[in-house]
Amino acid sequence: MKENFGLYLILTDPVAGYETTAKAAVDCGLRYLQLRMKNTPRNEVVEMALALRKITRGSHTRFIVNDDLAVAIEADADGIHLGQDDLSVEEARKQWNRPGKIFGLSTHSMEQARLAERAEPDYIGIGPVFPTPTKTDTGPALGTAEVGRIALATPLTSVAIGGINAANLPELLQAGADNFCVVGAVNHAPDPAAAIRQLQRIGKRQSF
Ligand code: TZP
Ligand code: MG
Repeated sequence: MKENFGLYLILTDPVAGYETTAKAAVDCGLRYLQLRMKNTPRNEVVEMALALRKITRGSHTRFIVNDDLAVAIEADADGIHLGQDDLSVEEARKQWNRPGKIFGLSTHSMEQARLAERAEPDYIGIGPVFPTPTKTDTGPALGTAEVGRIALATPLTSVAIGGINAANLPELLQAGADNFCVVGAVNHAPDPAAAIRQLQRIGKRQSF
């Protein structure tokens, strides 16, 4: 069954601070919150993961850790998000064999989305939709039409990502995207709750 939850938020260097932004995500009822701290000493990532676990525990918000399965396990996160070059979904499921844990996988083309079906992740990311300064090692921007085509073709729950903001979100949803993920549009906002609510309003108006 494809899930429709709208906004998926990744936390990376939020200007309002990690904990304030995480609380805003929980207060706004977001379904997914991911911690993505690159190039950070492991102990700091674990410390933050534990803090975010506390904030999200018992809420509607599922807490996902990017890349590092050991951190996800140590923090008792709800899931892990893996890239094409990370541990495979199959291997991660073997190493973290706990009921209900969520395994997400990034994809960057129709072919990768099709191949992902075999690994049965709980959701796939599709992107980048637009060029983005947030992730420098991405492939070319896919554009809204291609992302919509992949989202409509895959039987998996999907989340579009890359350069999405309030201005271009309507076009993306119109093209067929199910759910959408942002970093900059919320992390760069001094009032993250307001930024989240704006994206939620647009998401509801366009697609649900
Ligand atoms: N994967 C593909 S694009 C991207 C990731 C993690 C970064 C998205 O960040 P932003 O700021 O929403 O463009
Ligand atoms: Mg990764």
